[in-house]
Amino acid sequence: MAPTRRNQSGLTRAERRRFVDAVLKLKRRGEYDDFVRTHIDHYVSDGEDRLRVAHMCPSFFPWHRRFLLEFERALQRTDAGVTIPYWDWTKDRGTRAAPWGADLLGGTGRASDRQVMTGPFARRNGHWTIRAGVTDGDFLTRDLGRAHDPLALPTARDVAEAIADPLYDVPPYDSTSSGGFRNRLEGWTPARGDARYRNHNRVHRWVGGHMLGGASVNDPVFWLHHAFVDLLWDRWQRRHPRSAPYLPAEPPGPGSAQYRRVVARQERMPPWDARPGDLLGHQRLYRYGD
Ligand code: CU1
Ligand code: CU1
Repeated sequence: MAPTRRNQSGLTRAERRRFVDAVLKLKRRGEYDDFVRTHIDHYVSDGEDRLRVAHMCPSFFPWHRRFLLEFERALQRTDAGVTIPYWDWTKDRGTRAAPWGADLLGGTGRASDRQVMTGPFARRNGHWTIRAGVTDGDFLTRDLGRAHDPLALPTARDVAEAIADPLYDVPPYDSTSSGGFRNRLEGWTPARGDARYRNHNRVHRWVGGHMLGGASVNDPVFWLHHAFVDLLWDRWQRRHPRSAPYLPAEPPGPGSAQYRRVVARQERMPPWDARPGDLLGHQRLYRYGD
């Protein structure tokens, strides 16, 4: 049977420890930082004149699905029984709630420099040094809920609005797409200030610190967040069984501003030999449980 990804709030103490231990093992071997670098390399925005496969584009969901699978397989090479837990941020909303305990991700950063001081990923506990995408220091930073200027996590209603959209994505297939499940859930809007970010993007803002940019993989909550985003993609598919599961079906032509900037259903998503069309279902690879 396919392995099951479970809600982090339901993990036993032993299951939390096994997940953390497997992550720390990849970090020690240098493999973890390769994942951070892959994400940085593919963090391309609308303003750049390059192919976008990970963000601000239709392949946001399949690219991250494959990225999580690669990471999960790496974890399973260290402990075959481990899967990536998911964090349902519509339910576990407090800055002290799960998953922020000292036996899973640790808590928020301290006020002076946002340095995470508790849990397995605190620099001072000796196992987690930032090596890829270092800015100010080599320690993990967070600012849960943005204490000086509070920001709320997205709600179940925000997610429901995204899932209600029957179209997978709409032109111009970037951060300015005014409809479509992909941009509604990825979470770009034309608004200013906090209203600019909703759903997936808003969670990155809420965690703060390393989660704000291309080096967000440095914070292991990245995986729990994206596992939930992956689960929400499932919910959209089940809700709209007659919708095209991926758009665009064909590459935008040479006359389009998106020519060679986004991938169509059967085009390759670097760095893998994988196409969005290969990743529209995961049920044979893993499942989601409670
Ligand atoms: Cu990403
Ligand atoms: Cu993300």
